[in-house]
Order: sequence, then C-alpha cells, then structure tokens
Amino acid sequence: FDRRDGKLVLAHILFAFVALLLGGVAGMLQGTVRSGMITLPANIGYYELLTAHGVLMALIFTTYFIIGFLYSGVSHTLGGKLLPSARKLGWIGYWTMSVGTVIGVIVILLGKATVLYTFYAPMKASPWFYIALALVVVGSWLSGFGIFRQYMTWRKTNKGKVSPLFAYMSVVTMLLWQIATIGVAVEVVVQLIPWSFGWVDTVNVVLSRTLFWYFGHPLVYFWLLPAYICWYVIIPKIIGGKIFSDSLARMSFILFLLFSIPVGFHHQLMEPGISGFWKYTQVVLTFMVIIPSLMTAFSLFATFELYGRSKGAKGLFGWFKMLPWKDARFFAPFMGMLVFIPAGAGGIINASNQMNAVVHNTLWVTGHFHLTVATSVALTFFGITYWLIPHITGRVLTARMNRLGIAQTICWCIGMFFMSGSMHTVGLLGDPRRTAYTTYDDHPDAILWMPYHVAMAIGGMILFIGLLILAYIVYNLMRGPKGETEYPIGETAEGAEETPRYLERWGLWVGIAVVLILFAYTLPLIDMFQTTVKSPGYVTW
Ligand code: HAS
Repeated sequence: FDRRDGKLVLAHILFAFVALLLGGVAGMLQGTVRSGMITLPANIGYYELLTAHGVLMALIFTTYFIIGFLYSGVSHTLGGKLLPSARKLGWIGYWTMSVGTVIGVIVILLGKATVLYTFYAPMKASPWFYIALALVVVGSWLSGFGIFRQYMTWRKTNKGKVSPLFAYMSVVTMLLWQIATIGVAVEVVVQLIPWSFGWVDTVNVVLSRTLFWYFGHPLVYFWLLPAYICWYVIIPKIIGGKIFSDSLARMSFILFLLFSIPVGFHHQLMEPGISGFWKYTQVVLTFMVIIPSLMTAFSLFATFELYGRSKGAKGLFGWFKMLPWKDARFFAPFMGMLVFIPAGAGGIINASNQMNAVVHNTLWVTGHFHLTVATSVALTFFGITYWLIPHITGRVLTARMNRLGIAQTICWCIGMFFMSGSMHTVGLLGDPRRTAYTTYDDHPDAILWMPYHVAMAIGGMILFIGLLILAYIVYNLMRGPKGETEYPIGETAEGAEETPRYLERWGLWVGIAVVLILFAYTLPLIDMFQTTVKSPGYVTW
C-alpha cells in the first residue's frame, strides 16, 4: 500500500473514530441530562447534546469513514496507488471538511445551533452552523472528484476492460452523494444562510424541508452502500468464498443510483403543502428502492451457500456452520446483515402511508435508524477497521484484538437490542422523539413510557461500553505487531455470466436518474415556490 495513500486514508479513519467517540459521549450524556440525573456547565442541555450526537455520529463519523474507505479501495484496485492529483483533492477535501466540523461543533456546544442533525426550519441556528455544514459538503465534493479522477484515468489507460467491482461501486456511491448533496447545498446557501444572517426576513419552510429530504434519503444510502461494498466484495474473500455475481452486484448499485433520490417525500408524508398524488408517487418509488436490498440479501445467501457446499455442507442450512464465526472481520459485518433484516422491515413499515401515520415523529423512527445506520452500517465499518488499519500501517490483527472485536460486536448487539427494541415499542405507544419534555405533567400515558426509557438508558450504557472497547481496539491496532495484512478483495464465482458493458455507461444511468428526479420533484417544487406561506422562524438560542 502506498505510504502517502495510507496517510490520507488513516487521517480519515482516525478522524471518524474521534467523532464517533465524542458523539457517543454526547449521546450518553443527553439521556442523563434529559432525565435530570446530572446538569452540565455552560448550559449544555438536551438539545445541544442531541445535536452534537446526531451531527458527529450520523454526518461526520460516516462521511469521514466512507471517504477513507473508498479512497483505500480505489487506490488498491485502480493501479495500486493514487494519482498525485487525486490524492491532493483528497487532502484538500479532508481539510475543508475538518475546518467545517470544528466550527460546527464549537457553535453547537456554545448553544447557538440546537437544531438537531436535520436542522429543520423554522428553527434558526447561527449562520456559522450552516457555513460549517456547507464546508463539510464542499470538502466531500472535492474528495469525490478525486475518486472520479482516479477512475477515469484508469479507464483511459485500460480501454475495453471492465473496471474492478470495488472501484465501480465507489463511483456509484460518490455519484449518488454528489447528486443528492445539491439539494442540501441549495437549501443551506440559498435559504438558510441569508435568513440566519438576517438578510431576508422569512423562510419557505416546506421548500426547505423538501430540499433537505431530497438529500436526506439518499444520505442513508450513502451510508449503506459502502457497507454493501464490504458485503459484496470483501466478505466473500474473508470467508474464503466467491462473489456470487459481479453483474448482479453492479445492477443493484445502479438501482440505488436511480431510485434512492426521488423518494424524499416518504419523510414528509405527514406534512401539509405536498399533494397526495406526489406523496403516492414517491412511495411507489420507495418500494422500488427496496429491490436492490432484496437482491443483495439473495446474493449474500448465495455466496454463503456456495461456499458452504464447496466445503461439503449438506442440507438446507448446513452452510451456516461453515462460516468463520471466530473471525471478527466476518462476525461484525455478519451481525450487521442479520440486524438489517428487521431494520429493513421497519423501513418498509415507515414507507407505508397509513402505518407512517402511527410511527411518524415517535421514538419508533429513532429505533429504526439505530438499527440501520447505528448497527448494520456501524458494525460493518468496525469489521472493516479490523483489517484496514493493520493493512495500512503494516501490522497484523492479534488473536486478542480479534477476540475483543467479537466481544465488541456482541456488546453492541445487546446494547442495541435494549435501546432500539424499547424505542420501537414505546414509539408504538405514542412516545414522541426529539423532545426534552418527558412526563407531560404526569399524564398516565407518559408514565407508562418510563420503564422503556430506563431500558433505553441501560442499552445506551452497554453501547457506551462497546464504544470504549472499540476505542481500545483501534488504539491497539495502531501499535500491533509488524507484519502483512492483505486487502481482502473477492473474486467472482466460476460460471457467473460476463459483466455487460452497458453497466458502465454513466451517461445513460445518470440521465435516467435525472429524468426520475425531474419527474418526482418538478411539479411539487413549482407549487412550493409559489407558496406565500413563509415563516420568520425562531432563534433557538
Ligand atoms: Fe429509513 C427514516 C424508510 C432503509 C436510515 N431512515 C429514517 C431515518 C434514518 C433512516 C436516519 O419511508 C430518520 C430520519 C429522521 O431523522 O427523521 N428506510 C426506509 C426504507 C428502507 C430504509 C423503505 N433507513 C434505511 C437505511 C438507513 C436508514 C439503510 C441507514 C443506513 N426510513 C424510511 C422512512 C422513514 C425513514 C419512510 C421516515 C419515517 C418518518 O416518518 O419520519 C429500505 O431501504 C430498507 C430495505 C432493506 C431490506 C433488508 C434487506 C436485508 C439484507 C440483509 C440480508 C442478511 C443476510 C444475513 C444475508 C429489504 C440485505 C442473514 C443470515 C441469516 C443466517 C439469516
């Protein structure tokens, strides 16, 4: 691994873990502050902590980890090292995002941006919060350009060849990100910054939320796709098996590119100002974006079964016993996959209009995303770390750290079982999310919710222990014994059909994605632009 590329990747991964740890501290503290168990200095309360928790974990941890991971794979599979220009773009992106992150965290802790990670208008934060977000987005664009550059140069010098699967998937992931972030960039630059500086008096709330969710839903697939890269490309190699089908894997990524953007309204089903027709249309498209996940599940089962049978497994589930249960690089992502089955089912419930009316704005939704991003995606990222850091630093994962990795995974799953399980249940009892208000003047319904909050807090404590174990592992990975760790890239199974070339015709796929976006958003946006209902907003500090 090129040493200079290693530095870039490691800088991203370590930044991600520092954000995760700080975000975890904020997550644990918000529960204790909300229940009145402790009070913090400088008026740091529930909303400051919840905003810091969401921003640091959902936005910063993920983005840094993903960019670091993609750069590592692109460097490894496209020529063995990054072009100087791609690496440079990676560094400029890194520093731009880091300046944004530092400004953002300071503004949040000063209590000037208690608007949570979705920063819904009409809640108004300090302009510096929005400027910080803009810097993070612009930085990530630069890093994305670096990945595109590396890929395009490879294609020019390897005419007629199919690109490596990892690189192809990285390009789709970053394309998805670039198209999606246009929405949030417009919201922040055109609406929120001028309004928070006081240059304009009012904000068009429904428009701002629509631009946010145009970005917010593909955002969750920006988190998911790198985990899928691990499941499709890395896991087969780790278990000693083969990728079931290269074309199926590529096709599922293309379907994400097409269908993950024109679906933002499924977060706004309960909002006025959007007609039922367009909500219905976007719900249909949401059901389309479930298909590539079902394809992924199918392909993973096929990989596991093919491997098991090649080792002599018999019967319907004989392959199950053949999997390398004692390998943390496999076990952590596998538990992520397992959790993704109920997590995905929860998503399908959310997307169904009538059921959304039951769960929207309750803790059920918080439970949903703690299973998806905070378990399926996070555990997969932890599993990647167990080989990626040793690979970059020229070290090996010791048996002790491997055992700790397995313990960490179990700890995480138990903590999440309590926390997310009670969130889902109490959500169905109507307990609202995103509020410091707890007992509603001792209303009997609210009193019923309390035992679930205790279970959530216990889950939160167990998760925090999981985070500390993880921090200990990461620290030790950096100082492990010297040696070589391979970058595990799977090969396609014999007998799989040849990858069709049209899968790499980007003009075609981006073109269809744009058409779908225009179809799903043009008329609703025209409606919104014409609305005269605007809010002066209210300052949250
Ligand atoms: Fe979601 C809200 C719908 C997936 C994250 N989602 C959220 C929010 C977040 C989030 C953060 O329609 C809250 C936003 C906020 O703050 O307000 N979500 C869906 C749907 C899916 C979905 C239809 N969500 C995700 C993923 C996320 C994520 C992935 C993060 C990474 N979500 C919604 C909706 C809302 C929502 C509504 C709004 C709710 C509201 O009212 O506010 C689908 O993509 C899910 C498809 C998944 C599957 C599962 C496939 C299973 C696989 C594993 C196979 C396992 C194997 C191992 C092979 C169909 C691939 C098995 C081995 C054995 C031995 C068994």
